[in-house]
Amino acid sequence: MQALAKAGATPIAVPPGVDGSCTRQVLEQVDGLFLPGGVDPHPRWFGEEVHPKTTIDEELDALELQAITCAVSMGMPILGVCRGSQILNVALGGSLIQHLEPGTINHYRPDLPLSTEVHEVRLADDSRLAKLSGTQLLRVNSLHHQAISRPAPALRVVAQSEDGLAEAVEALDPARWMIGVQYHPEELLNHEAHSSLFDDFVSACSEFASKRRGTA
Ligand SMILES: [Mn+2]
Repeated sequence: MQALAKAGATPIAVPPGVDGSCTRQVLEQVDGLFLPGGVDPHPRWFGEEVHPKTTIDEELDALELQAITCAVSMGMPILGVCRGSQILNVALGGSLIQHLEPGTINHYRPDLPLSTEVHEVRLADDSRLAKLSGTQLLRVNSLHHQAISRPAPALRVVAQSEDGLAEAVEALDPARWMIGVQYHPEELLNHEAHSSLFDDFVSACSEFASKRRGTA
């Protein structure tokens, strides 16, 4: 909420438990959809059984899946962080790794403050994320035990860690502002490469708002 406000937005939180028609009504009043971090999406959405280490909130899934479908149909900008990136991928038909076994990098570091840059990610040079970050190499924090496995058909992986994990996705269609990041840029706002993600999202939201007003 603070990161969005700092970038010039007026964030409004929508708690789980509201019904579908209400989700659309809320989205008609706002200019962008931000999907925050949280527990794991139910694996039934990508055709798997629940892994013992997976933690689920079905009401949150229902709210976010509905909100994503609705925002995509409106052409509204979408930014997802951590779980937000994962649920975006799942909503659009992708799959997740339900539990990361310790690899060359330990991505799940609850012991470290989120201001700690744990590993590096390399961005695709033709990506929106690389353009707005002004760099192709980002130092990021890491607090995730799941990750994107198969990207959804409408998304492409635009950032990878040194051990080959997907750390960001964005819309294949360059006209669409839709980005999901696995790390937590909201905790790294003193780095311009990370604060610019929120700035660019809020700019895209206000562009979307003007376009919507123009065609209303
Ligand atoms: Mn990571």
